[in-house]
Amino acid sequence: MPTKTTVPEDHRDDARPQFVLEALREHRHFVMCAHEKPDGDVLGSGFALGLALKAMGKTVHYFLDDEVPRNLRFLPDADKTQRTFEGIDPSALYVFMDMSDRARADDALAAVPRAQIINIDHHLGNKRFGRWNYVLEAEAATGILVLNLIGGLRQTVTEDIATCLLTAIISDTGCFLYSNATPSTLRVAATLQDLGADKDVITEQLYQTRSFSGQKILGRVLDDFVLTDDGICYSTVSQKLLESFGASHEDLEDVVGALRAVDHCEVAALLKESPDGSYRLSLRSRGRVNVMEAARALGGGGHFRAAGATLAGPLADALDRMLTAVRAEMEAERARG
Ligand SMILES: [Mn+2]
Repeated sequence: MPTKTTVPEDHRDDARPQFVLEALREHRHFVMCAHEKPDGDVLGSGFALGLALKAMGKTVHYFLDDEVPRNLRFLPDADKTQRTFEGIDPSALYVFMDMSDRARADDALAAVPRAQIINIDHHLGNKRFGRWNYVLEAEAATGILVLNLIGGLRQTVTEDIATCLLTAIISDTGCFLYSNATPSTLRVAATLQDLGADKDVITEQLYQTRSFSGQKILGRVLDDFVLTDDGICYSTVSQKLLESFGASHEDLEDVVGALRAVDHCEVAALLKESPDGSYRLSLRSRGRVNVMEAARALGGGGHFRAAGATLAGPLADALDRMLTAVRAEMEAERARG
């Protein structure tokens, strides 16, 4: 057992997991928390850590003010999420996963005091909003940090845990397609498969199963997209279109990826109208242009190759602001040579 050290109230040494490990060992009650529009990384990470903590005799709740997306309902413990704070001990620690900023968490979590927050994340520019922070920006998925923690806790990676963590990795690497899938990421994935994670079930659910409305909307987006001379490929999805197919934002996963695949596209942009008339912008880069900076200029954030922001309407203004921000980043990239 490592020797006990006192956790400083505001420690910033967050690349090492030791303080988070102490908090996980010493506390009894935990709540796993997800960001809005939960994905395979945040849910897989939460269920994996939850399963390990329960094996240590701890109490674990999964707070999710949302439904588990259809394609992630195969995950162990996916049926145990709750939308209320019922049964949660007042002393519980809240584990915020996979978010650079606590504002990305469900609004219902806004009242959780910093003193009760553990922040585990791999996004660039993480705000270190927890009392305990464990942030590794170079890792492909939060799930890899969770695997480190489970190892640090000397807990067994069961088949269920391995499935959750491989889901996290497969989700955040686009099935190993993106450049964040390094040799080390692939080795971790192979180890998880050795430990019993069912790769075929995961890839079938995440990449080979699309909703009827999602496919219909993809068709419409591909029919309507614009490719500018400077390589910006964009399209929009209106509320009317979403409603006509009975589609939700969940059905739009990967649509922006289809735009990015267009030849000569440097940056892909998809604007999805929200019920309040604002637009949710998703940006994807082919690898030269830093779309995180473009998203930041628009009040959002993300990663170098994948980022997003929320833009006020009307559509023409939102498109204008998007094009300006992306072009500024293209200019900055050219200036860097
Ligand atoms: Mn992630």
